[in-house]
Amino acid sequence: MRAWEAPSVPDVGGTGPRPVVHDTATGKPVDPTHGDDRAALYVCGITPYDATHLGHAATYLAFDTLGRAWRDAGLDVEYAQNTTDVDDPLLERATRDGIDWQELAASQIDLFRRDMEALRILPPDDYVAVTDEVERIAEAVAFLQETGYAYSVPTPDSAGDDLYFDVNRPTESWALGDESRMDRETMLALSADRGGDPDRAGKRDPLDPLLWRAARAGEPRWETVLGEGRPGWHIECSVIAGDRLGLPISVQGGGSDLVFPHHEMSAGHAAALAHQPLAHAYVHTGMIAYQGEKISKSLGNLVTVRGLLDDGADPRAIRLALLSHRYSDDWEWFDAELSSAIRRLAAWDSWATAGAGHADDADDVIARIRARVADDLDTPGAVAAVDTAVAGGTRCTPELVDLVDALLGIRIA
Ligand code: 5CA
Ligand code: ZN
Repeated sequence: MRAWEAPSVPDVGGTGPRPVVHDTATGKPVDPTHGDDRAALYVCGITPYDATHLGHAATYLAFDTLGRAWRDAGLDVEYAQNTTDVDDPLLERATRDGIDWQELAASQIDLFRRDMEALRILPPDDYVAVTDEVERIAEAVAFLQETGYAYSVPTPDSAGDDLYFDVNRPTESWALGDESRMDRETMLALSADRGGDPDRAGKRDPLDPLLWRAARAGEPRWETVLGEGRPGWHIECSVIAGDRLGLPISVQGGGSDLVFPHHEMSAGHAAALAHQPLAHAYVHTGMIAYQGEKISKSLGNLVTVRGLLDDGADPRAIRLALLSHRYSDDWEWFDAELSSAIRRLAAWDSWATAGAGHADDADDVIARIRARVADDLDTPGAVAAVDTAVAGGTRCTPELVDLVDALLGIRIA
């Protein structure tokens, strides 16, 4: 599927350090490329049923920063992202609003593309709609069935059986809890909360996730090797990441609400399919709140990129406001975030136009920004380095402007 227009990224002299990121699975900072010259990134895409909110924007911006830091370190980056364009929440929203689910998905994907473009987020090389991959996913599930990792649960109200993943069948490269480092009680609670069905009768383990849903009356369906139905959630990301990037990938990314069950189970499926870990590192962004609650489509406390842009916000200021927080922190958006970013940007812009100060220090500032970004994407540290240069009389050289553009995605002038 078409992604979106790529922003220009200036070529900057020299190279930055290799980025180190925090891996949820080990709890440690790691170089997820294992020293390779190639970095493979998979980031979980949107479920397209409501406009891009600031939580989504912050998450994609964090991985955009990682992509920029890898490029700056001289690595080849391959990036794939899915869009979950068929799933229960999308279908429920379409039914609630009395619209066609495919039209809803198409319009929201379009809006997402425009928002990502406005924020100058690097597009994935491969932007993959789940509805285009159903046959491939079904083949993978059929393979899991043949190898004993998938089992059927009788489903009286449908033509065929639903298929579930057996979390207790051992694989060499994954065991339940490996990636999320959670205990069973926490996993049960989160599973119930985040799309799982621990109470479904007939499962071997309440935590076993759905791999394939047999067709029900009135639901979208595809005719596949498994009969008519549609895929479960976690398997889509394992199959798309493996097919498009090859396993193990460097980083599996997304918000911290995906640690369990989504990334845990995706890793389990990948291990059962390919006898490989899914990723060298699992990297998670914090949750952004607004009015005291995590921003979420279901809660309705949305601050959308589109809404801010329609109110006349400079997209660079939205970007700078988000970069001023650590990607891994949970934090709350206040309207003052934007006004403070606007002020900061105005100071940076007039610094760049003034051209005054000592040019000698510019190289130190460049090195400082590079070091901060490479250190687990410390963008607040990088922003502070620019602030210090602005306040301290460093001259804003063309190289510095390009470096800020290349790493932070903000063109100052
Ligand atoms: N389609 C699935 C992933 S396969 C999905 O989670 N879609 S989503 O639209 O719900 O979320 C898209 C991305 O935004 C995910 O990485 C999710 O973790 C992240 N996200 C959602 N809400 C927030 C929030 N409030 N703050 C930060 N990131 C968020
Ligand atoms: Zn995913």
